[in-house]
Amino acid sequence: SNPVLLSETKNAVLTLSLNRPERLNAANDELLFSLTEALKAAETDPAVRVVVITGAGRGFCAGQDLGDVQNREGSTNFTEHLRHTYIPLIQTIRGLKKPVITAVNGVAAGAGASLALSGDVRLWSENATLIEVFSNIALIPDAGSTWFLPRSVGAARAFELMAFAEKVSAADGLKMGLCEQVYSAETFADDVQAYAERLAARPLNALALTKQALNFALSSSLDAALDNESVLQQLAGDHAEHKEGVRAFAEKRKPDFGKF
Ligand code: T3D
Repeated sequence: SNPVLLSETKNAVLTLSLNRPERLNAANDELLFSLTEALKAAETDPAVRVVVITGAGRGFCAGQDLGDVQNREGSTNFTEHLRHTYIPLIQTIRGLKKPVITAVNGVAAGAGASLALSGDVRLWSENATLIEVFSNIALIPDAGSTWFLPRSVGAARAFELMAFAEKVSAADGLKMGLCEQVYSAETFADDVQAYAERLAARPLNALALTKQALNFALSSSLDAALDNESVLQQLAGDHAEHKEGVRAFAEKRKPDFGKF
């Protein structure tokens, strides 16, 4: 049978494609475990500088596979299931010391919406839509949606989107700050690859520390964020990347960060 996750590396960009297209890449445990493992492997793979998560076919990810839910016998242990599947996945993405791009090619619903929001950069096709669909089956948003969404749109707008399972178009998603770029559907894969390659040419040690600093600051006081910056800046400044950046500036040439 087809692998539930496709993996391809090109020019230091690892693309992980959710591959259950006939179900709009609804997630089962195998898919969630494979994705988390592939991300962990990417962190230590010197051939990978940037990771892209996208979906095969017309959907990005339709959230938890509801077929699997129906097949569960008796009452479901949601807490245990989340702790084993979605929580480690989202923690791995947010903690990964390499940039993760979510390339949202089509509908992102439920936990798929959470996954779409979890990237360091979110690139959407004009065909992308995001739906906090959980309330349609009387569940609450999980896999991080309650954390990500209000940080972009505020708690009241997040509540409204969640309460009515309102579909957000790509144009609206861009205005609301749910994505950073929207590309035409025809050129989407090439545009994502080109963006990812541009990112891969940036100083990745500094970007990993930037990600760490942003993660910290999102739930800290200003004083704590200022202090944390001063600690992480030491790690950036001690790295060969920084020396290369300063030397390139003095020599009036482009820095070559790719070699670090
Ligand atoms: O631990 C836990 O389990 C708790 C975790 C919960 C996390 C969650 O994500 S809960 C939310 C689960 N997801 C949903 O409720 C979404 C259900 N799907 C939809 O509402 C719609 O399919 C979409 C809005 C996503 C897309 O609509 P549309 O009209 O573009 O496509 P469609 O025709 O509905 O779907 C196409 C096929 O994909 C269809 O199969 P068929 O009829 O062609 O054989 C449909 O059943 C299948 N599909 C879509 N979503 C799922 C799915 N199959 C299984 N699970 C799905 N989530």
